[in-house]
Amino acid sequence: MFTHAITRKPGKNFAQGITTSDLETPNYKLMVKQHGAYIQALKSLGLEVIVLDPEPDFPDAYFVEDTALVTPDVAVITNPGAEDRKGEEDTIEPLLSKHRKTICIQPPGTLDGGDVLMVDTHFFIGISERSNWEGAEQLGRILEKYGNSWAAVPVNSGLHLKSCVNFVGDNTLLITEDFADLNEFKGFDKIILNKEEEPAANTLLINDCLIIPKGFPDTRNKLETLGLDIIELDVSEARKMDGGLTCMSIRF
Ligand code: CIR
Repeated sequence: MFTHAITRKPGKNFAQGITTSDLETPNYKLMVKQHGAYIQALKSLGLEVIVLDPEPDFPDAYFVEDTALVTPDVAVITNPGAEDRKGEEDTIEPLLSKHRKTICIQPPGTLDGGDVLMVDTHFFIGISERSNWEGAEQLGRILEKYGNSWAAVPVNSGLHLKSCVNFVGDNTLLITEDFADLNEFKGFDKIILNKEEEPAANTLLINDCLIIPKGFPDTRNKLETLGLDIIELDVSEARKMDGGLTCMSIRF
């Protein structure tokens, strides 16, 4: 059960963040509006939401998820894989240390929170352009210490593991075709995304509610069969910066 979320407002320079998207340049006013709606949605689910100010030196810093992973036992502060994002974690550690013991991933290990998918006490850790083996093993050792299990998953498409796979409750994964047959995900029920709706993979389960991105009707229909409450949010501007729903908060 999540009770808290950390978020950060996007700064005026957010469009200078890293992106591979060929969508048009994002709009600041619309981004602020969509981010505000995101915070409201988290609050409506009863979470205490911490809203940090933008970090002018880090245009991607509102994608706070990448800076930490919080389990019921520990907060792991990451070493973000993108050179331009290293340092975003510095302001997150003191905040989380009020709630959990904190442990930091050490170089040469790199890890982005977007590559860590928590399913109860089992964790999938994506090996991607951002998160390397060393980072995954460091995290894995920390998780094991607290009685959790983990598996590494190669991320050969998409930016992060959670750009492609998310847990939607009831032993079910929302997953892109490319990942659906991986051994690591055997034993789960799967909702496989249509090719045209793959960005909807980045769906966020908060307690008994699914927050889903707007504009993916086939995925919505499939998710409705799970019987959870659904909140649909427009994240068009974050998507232009390769981000989505999970990226904009740290839940615990
Ligand atoms: C980046 O490339 O790092 C950002 N523009 C997007 C990060 C998205 N974060 C996430 O999926 N957890």
